[in-house]
Amino acid sequence: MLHFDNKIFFATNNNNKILEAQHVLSDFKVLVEKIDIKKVEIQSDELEEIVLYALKKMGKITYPIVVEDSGLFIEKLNGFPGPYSSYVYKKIGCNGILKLLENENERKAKFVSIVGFRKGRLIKIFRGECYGKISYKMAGKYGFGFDPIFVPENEEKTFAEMSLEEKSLWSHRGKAFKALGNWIRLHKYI
Ligand code: ITT
Repeated sequence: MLHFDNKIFFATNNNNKILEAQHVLSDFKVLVEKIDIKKVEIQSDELEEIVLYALKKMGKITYPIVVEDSGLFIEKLNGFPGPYSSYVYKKIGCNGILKLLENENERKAKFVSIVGFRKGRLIKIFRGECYGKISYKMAGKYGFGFDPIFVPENEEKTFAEMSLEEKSLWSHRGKAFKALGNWIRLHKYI
């Protein structure tokens, strides 16, 4: 039996996302639990579209659920890998991206996170962005994915050199989940 006074269920296979969401939402007294539920992921250039489709396709669920889709958008590569970040990471990793930007000094990039919340038929979308640049080499051991090559604006360190708490202050996911937390608090929604 699911119990959900102040709990939301996060449909993701990525445990790092769970940890980051738990950290941010703990400030709002909201608990986050991973849920293993079928998530349909369409291919689209729009993260919002991917999230909305996944939420709508989950059928009849009564408990509050969250889906998140995120990506790294590199300016010089016309926004690549963007919505294909997960696939690109698996195929070429951080080193592959560094190779694509070899001898390139224009290294601006942004991370985007789209968090979709659904309870019953109500759906809300929250967006978080983090501007920064791609470093010249990998650094740091924390986090996941492209964290070792992403340096947020006004920082010297990569995300992988930051603790989860520090990363969450600046990160795309930190901002999107904070927006969700504020909305839940305002509307007393769970
Ligand atoms: P779920 O779909 O199961 O939630 P996923 O890891 O496949 O997990 P996405 O489809 O949202 O998640 O893929 C986004 C990819 O973008 C992710 O696998 C990383 O490679 C990269 N990424 C997103 N946010 C990141 C972050 O905070 N730090 C580093 N890389 C990130």
